[in-house]
Amino acid sequence: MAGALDAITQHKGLLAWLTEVVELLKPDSVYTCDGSEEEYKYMCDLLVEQGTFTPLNQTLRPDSFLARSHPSDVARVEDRTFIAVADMNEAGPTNNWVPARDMKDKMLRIFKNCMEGRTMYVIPFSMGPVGSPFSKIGIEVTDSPYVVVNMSIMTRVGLPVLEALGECGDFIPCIHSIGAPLAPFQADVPWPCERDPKHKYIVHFQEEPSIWSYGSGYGGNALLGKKCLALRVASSMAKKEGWLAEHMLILGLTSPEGKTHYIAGAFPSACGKTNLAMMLPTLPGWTVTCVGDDIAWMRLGEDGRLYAMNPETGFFGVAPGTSYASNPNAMESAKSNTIFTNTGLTDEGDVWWEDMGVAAPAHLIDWEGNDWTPEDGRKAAHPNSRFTAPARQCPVIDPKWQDPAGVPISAFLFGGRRASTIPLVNQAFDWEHGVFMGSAAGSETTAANLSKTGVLRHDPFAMLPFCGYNMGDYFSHWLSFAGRTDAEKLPKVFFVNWFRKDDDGKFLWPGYGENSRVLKWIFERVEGTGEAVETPIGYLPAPGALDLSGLDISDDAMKQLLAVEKEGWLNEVDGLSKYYDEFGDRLPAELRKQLAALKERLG
Ligand code: O2Y
Ligand code: MN
Repeated sequence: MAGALDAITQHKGLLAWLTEVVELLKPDSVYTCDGSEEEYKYMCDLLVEQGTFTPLNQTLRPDSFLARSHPSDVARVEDRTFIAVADMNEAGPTNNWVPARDMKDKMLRIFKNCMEGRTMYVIPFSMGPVGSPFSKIGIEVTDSPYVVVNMSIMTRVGLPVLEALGECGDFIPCIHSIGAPLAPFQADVPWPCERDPKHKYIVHFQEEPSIWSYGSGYGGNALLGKKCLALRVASSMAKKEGWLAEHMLILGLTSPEGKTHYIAGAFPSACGKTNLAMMLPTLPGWTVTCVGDDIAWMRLGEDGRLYAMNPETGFFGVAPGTSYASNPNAMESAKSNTIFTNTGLTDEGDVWWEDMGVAAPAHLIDWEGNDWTPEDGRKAAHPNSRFTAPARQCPVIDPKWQDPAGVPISAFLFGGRRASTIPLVNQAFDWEHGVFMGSAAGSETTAANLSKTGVLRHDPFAMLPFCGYNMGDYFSHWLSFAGRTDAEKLPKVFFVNWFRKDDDGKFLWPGYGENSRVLKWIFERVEGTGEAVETPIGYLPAPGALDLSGLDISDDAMKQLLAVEKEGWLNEVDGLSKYYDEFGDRLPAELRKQLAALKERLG
């Protein structure tokens, strides 16, 4: 097993940074992760010993564990997430801006001695295949062994990364602390963290770049390779370097004839991205393979097409609602070697959550560690409870999911949760119109987002919480791709809405595997065979063009799903116009032009 870093790397910059970090954080000891299987097992044993992990029944859920977080530490904290740059206009109106210099001073004060009494783990990790020129290396230091094991599933960790870094390679410094130093002889708790929400900080110093995260041990706040590096920092690097770092799933869609097109899709949180990424099509002969369920890094290839790779190696999926009916491939992915966080624990030693497709047991231990029975009326699992599962365990993982060159993207999907107005599927006229569609994306809030339900939250490109720079400049960056390759080589762009409701509030479209019918039409549009009608909002499926064979859906429902309602769309135009005002002169003129053209077409 690894240990002292200077025995395994000659990288002077890394050694110097670690010396500084140790001086600041004052851990009792330092451990460098080698990424081996033995190390993973050792860390899991340690977490069991410390009371953070409960081992699950080895027969029912082999080599898997349950962690319960502190109730104050259950989700990403957007209001405590900051973009630290010198000029507030570089962060833009959608981010929490802080002046970089002041924030660095503050971080140096807050992090001082914060690892006393604890071990500091050094995690060398690669986002993307180790050694690929398109991958990025991060070094996360953390005082949380829970973070170490989750990072081991979600990213490529260890000695091969240090080897790829060599003696002078670039890395992104990532400093994470749970913010709970231990005094001598002080007893530890199963989930140490900073309990005061106002003392949590997730800070991105974009000009360096570096990431400093304090006070939370949960998910996107603490696994710094994911939302912090692969989206916020990477989006900013991508803008400078001419590529795209996006909050997108990547799937392969193969026709009965054996032809594959890859599709990347951006959907806000709570819109079923993981379900779509590995869906089981109901249409006979069609298959979906999964390249990734959350993040896509894309760049133009030498042939002028856009190639996408998934920088991650695992799924950090939301548990409630995941079942053999909604997502059999996620259930299979999480059958073993999986870390569950904040689900219920059955008396047999397995996990349980709401809408798992398994009857609620008569008794279990809930996510807060209390006895629970169905009669209690409380949730057994936290609504944001998660499974961390290796992507390699997904039965439909795409054969090219680790290809350093990525996969060529034929189509982009944008979407959101919209009860009215937005049709089931709608194709953009061209690239610029597609970028306009992406900028117009949004979702109505659900009970699961813990805010007022049914309110539209604009979420351009599903990047609202993740775009690490001025969103106006981000729109310009997307538009710039039209000038960098031939128009016909760029992916076709579609907007989808699986969540349209009728007047009684019932979903009009069955969703899940039936979404393959929409994907088939998209595939055919890419191939140039799918029939469409031109409407003011884009191309919609021509009558009969959507394959509805064997589906029990009324003509009236289909009519509503594919309607273009002038009044609703004029409201959209108004709402978007106001939203665009927020971006001031950083909004590209092209988007105002697209908005005016839409209004004109609506008549
Ligand atoms: O609450 C968290 O820390 C997880 S949020 C998350 C996890 C996996 C994939 N996507 C998301 C998201 O919020 O988009
Ligand atoms: Mn996500």
